[in-house]
Amino acid sequence: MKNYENILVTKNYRDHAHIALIQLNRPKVLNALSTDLMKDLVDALFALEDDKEVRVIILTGNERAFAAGADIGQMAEATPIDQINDNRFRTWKQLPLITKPIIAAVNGFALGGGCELAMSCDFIVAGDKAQFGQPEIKIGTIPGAGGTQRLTRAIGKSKAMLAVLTGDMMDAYQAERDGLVAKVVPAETLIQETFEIAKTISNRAPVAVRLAKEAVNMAFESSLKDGMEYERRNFYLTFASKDQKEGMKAFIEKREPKYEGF
Ligand code: CO8
Repeated sequence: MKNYENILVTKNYRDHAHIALIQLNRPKVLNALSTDLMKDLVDALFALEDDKEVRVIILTGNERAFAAGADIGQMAEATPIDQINDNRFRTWKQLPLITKPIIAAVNGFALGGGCELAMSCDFIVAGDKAQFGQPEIKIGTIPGAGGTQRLTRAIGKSKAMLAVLTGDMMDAYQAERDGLVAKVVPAETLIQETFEIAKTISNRAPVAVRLAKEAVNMAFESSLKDGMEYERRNFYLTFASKDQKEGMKAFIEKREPKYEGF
């Protein structure tokens, strides 16, 4: 794995061959998401996507911040044409192409683009001191990487509207109650607990995990009828995998399954 300027990547995290950890690493600016950071992140994600050993990716920041948003310094004087030419959304658009589960482990601030990045992951585990929000309105702009769309789908129109129009933050428990966060854990054990969840997922049949992820995501892209049809087809497809045979055989034989990923 190559070295990056703005992120740290650990493969074989805690000696677990199937788990990789990416840490956003611009602590002086609370991990503000510069264009270069996003390029590093997407490059690393695709390298892990191509790595046959890796099954689950954890994305995290540090105790103070997951990420406090897009880099305001980089944007403050930008014109719309600068924004277009910078083409920063090219990186964001590539995030949904990762087929492996990405878990956001959030301590501290997840604001603006930081909240949007966390929401671009498959689910969020939050430390109990985490703070989420879309504060763009406070600096005269609006969310640009999914804050009005993903947050609305996650917590509903009324609560999303409140968050986006006031720019106020919500704490981890509020975020969990509203459905933005899957689980809140003590801040000190965030990585350990996320690692345990990642281990569980990495022990499941990888093809089924991929098809399940695709099917859940389809719920956001389709009508219920089309989504149900998509799910059913992915369900049929699992029966083409050896791992499905192994999983059901192991259940009948009352032993742990051994999945190989095909
Ligand atoms: N960009 C650049 N620098 C930042 C950012 C940021 N988003 N957030 C914090 N910093 C810097 C501060 O300037 C400060 O630097 P310095 O020490 O040199 O003065 C350092 O990080 C520490 O920050 P604070 O001193 O402000 O720390 P506090 O604990 O007092 O406050 C806050 C923490 C509340 C998080 C505060 O820093 C803050 O409000 N930050 C800005 C949050 C924000 O408005 N985010 C939204 C940005 S816009 C956005 O995300 C649009 C997304 C569009 C799509 C994405 C396209 C790429």
